Amino acid sequence: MLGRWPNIIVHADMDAFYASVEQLDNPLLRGKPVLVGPRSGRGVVLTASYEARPFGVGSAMPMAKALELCPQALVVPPRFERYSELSARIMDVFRNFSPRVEPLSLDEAFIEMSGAEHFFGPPQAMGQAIKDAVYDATGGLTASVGVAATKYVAKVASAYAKPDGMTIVAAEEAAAWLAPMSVARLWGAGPITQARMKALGLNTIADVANADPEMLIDKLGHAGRHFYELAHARDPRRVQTRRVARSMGSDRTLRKDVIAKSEICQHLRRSADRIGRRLRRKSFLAGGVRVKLKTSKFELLTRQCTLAEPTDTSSELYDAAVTLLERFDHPGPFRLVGLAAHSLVSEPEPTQLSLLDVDERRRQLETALDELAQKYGEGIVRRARDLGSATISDFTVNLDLLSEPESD
Ligand code: TTP
Ligand code: MG
Repeated sequence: MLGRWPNIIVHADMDAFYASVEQLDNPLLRGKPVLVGPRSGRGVVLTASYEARPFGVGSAMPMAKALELCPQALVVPPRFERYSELSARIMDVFRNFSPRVEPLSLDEAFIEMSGAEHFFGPPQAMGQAIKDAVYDATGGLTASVGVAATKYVAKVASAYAKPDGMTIVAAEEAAAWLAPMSVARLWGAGPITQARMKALGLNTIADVANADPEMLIDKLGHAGRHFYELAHARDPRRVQTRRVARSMGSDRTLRKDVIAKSEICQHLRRSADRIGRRLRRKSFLAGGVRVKLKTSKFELLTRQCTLAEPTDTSSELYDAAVTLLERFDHPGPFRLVGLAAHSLVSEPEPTQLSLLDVDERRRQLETALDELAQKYGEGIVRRARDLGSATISDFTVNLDLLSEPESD
């Protein structure tokens, strides 16, 4: 191991999390290609087991397409409660290693291990001990870990040797280690930023590190400075212990059942407005959106998706919800319409820099609306097209801090 470590940060991320849980619980699925997602063929794959990935299938791919590529795959519907239960167990394991644990989603977290050499030995031994403890506590799930002196490098490192991997990157070798990687590995560089970088001839992290920082700022906005720093493996952010909300939802039980898509959309629109407002107030971004419909026969149907980039704008939540609505194959009528933002992450991270370039104007507008609503009450600002709706009888907004997410 080189030199002294200024900080030791571990990033741990479970391998094919939902699929691995299914394989853990059902031995018949072990060693086989497994897709977790809706059986109907409509909707998308939530994740694929590593046995399925060589066929080119993965998260967010339409299920029908995944089954074309890998027809022998076994499709398993998701069991969110079970994933949530194991997630809690995994986070507890991390907390046995350090009081400073920052969960990023159900299956990944940063663990601050600076100063813990005394208890756990050098970084390599720490990483291995964490992997072993997760494996033991879950009865056989594997995590991949990255150990580095910064959050950013630790995160890239955990993905580097998946599955069941461990990558240790000392501070003094971090910049050289990142150098040949694609700019897609820069944290916060979404598809739009990546395309801009490519247009500037910036293909690798080394290209960004060697670029003129003023030019980067000029072409990419404030984010340019951030990318320049990351490309030099500089990232001052500390691991932050905070409670992470898993989901934020808004369900509406309706006074009369609805069938028409336009009416359902009106309810989704209002829920999206409320949830967006709550997200912005709490400084969270939603990584995904879930729509819930309860039929007049009390059958509960849900569809969910992961967003290309986390958001806190109501309009993006709404757009995702409308897209999800297409995936329900039930004609109705429905007595409840629910919308939830899931996979919440705390906002201050510069993870979501594309917000700076794409969404700033929309956010400004929505933040202004928030202020009006706060001053004059929530009913004050309504979209004109929603004014006719009179079907709501009960309306709840809930913020499930570390509670169970709604299940199917
Ligand atoms: P990830 O950690 O991104 O993926 P993974 O654990 O399945 O696989 P990897 O080994 O590459 O880490 O996400 C964790 C879980 O979150 C995943 O098992 C399913 C869920 N998820 C979705 O529901 N939709 C998505 O688009 C993604 C990416 C994940
Ligand atoms: Mg994972």
